[in-house]
Amino acid sequence: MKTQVCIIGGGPSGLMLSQLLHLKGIETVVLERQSRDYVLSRIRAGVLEHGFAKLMREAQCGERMDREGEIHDGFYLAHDGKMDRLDLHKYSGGNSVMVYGQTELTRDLYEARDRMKGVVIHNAQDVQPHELKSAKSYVTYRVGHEDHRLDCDFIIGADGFHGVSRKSIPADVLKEYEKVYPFGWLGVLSRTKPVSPELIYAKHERGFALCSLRSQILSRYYIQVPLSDKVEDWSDDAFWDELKRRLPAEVAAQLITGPTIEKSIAPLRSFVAEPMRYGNLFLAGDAAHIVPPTGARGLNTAGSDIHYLYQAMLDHYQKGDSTGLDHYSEKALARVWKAQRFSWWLTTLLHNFPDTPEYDQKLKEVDLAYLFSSDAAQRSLAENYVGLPY
Ligand code: RFL
Ligand code: PHB
Repeated sequence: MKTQVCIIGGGPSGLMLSQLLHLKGIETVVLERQSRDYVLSRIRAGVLEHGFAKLMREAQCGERMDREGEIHDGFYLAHDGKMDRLDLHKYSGGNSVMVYGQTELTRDLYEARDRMKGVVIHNAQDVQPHELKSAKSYVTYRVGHEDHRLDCDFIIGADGFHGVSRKSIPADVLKEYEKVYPFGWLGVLSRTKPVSPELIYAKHERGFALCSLRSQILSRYYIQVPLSDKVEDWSDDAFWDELKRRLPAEVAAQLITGPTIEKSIAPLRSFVAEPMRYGNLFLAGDAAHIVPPTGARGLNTAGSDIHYLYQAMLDHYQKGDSTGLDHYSEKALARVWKAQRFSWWLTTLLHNFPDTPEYDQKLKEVDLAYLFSSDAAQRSLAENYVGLPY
């Protein structure tokens, strides 16, 4: 089999690129290791920056998002028993974010791929890119007992943090930067009315908490937990009790609890792999970089990678101009590192780190006090949260 662009990974990055390229007449094949049901059972991101929402519309997948997603003009930061509101609209020059679940967005992308008869091969095992530095690049994989070979011009590694693509770049070429945090997030989904119409990020001496939502009848809550904790250690009642302790009293009093429909623990990590291109292989999204979820940057940064790659591929195929492809890694990484800085800063500010010296503790307190006393500081937070320009 032969195609122009082989995309490894059928998560949001891979599907979005496949959809955008197909709309411009560029052929793609997506190879996904899991079944579609499995991919659609993962509960992940909830906050989309306006640039990502725009990309969804450009991919002709924005209809349901615009109908069912919620525009949020601000969020709350709870600390020291009180709530401060960050006015995103005011401080970002009229921008906002869209609250729409990654699961729904991925479903929309799959449906669009089906409508266009896009090729997405599920349960593709042992996917392996070959000949990355030659003009004859190809990918091998197996479905059931059958081995396959796919010849292509380019290979896109959109296969997430644990994928095969990044590992195909020789170790003496790839430089990895990593920071692992000494805690995780325990997240639950519950069919209850959200405690607040806008997100609440809470800093508390017992640890960070986040009140988020998927809709006005579906809530998503997170609490910081030690890495040693297991999901089984946390009954629903224990989760709700701990969440309430970390929220201001008047918010806790409003919290509606109920049975959880999903409960999982995600470790927190910052990670960047450089370069994002090796020969005909281009990395995009979580395959190249990870952020802790505090700043809601992960999927959004994958979106900017896809935007740059899409534009570069168009220039290559439509104008014979490969400058965009040649500068992809450099351009994508410049924005990736800004998202890394922002996510690290917000994570450090809002979480409890074991054995934090008192001096550092004081600095965090003054950082928060400064934030809500300074228009410039709020502008900086708002412009990062709604998404820096592509
Ligand atoms: P994905 O979603 O991991 O998809 C990669 C796909 O590749 C497949 N795959 C392979 N396929 C073939 N062969 C192989 N060898 C393969 N290995 C893997 C996988 O099965 C999978 O289907 O990466 P992608 O597409 O780059 O998307 C990235 C996002 O999923 C991620 O950045 C976000 O979910 C991060 N994130 C958030 N980002 C935001 O922008 N806003 C948020 O509000 C937000 N909240 C979150 C988050 C991530 C979280 N977790 C669980 C880490 C909240 C949480 C709790
Ligand atoms: C979510 O709703 O899952 C979510 C929202 C904001 C974040 C992280 C996760 O910063």
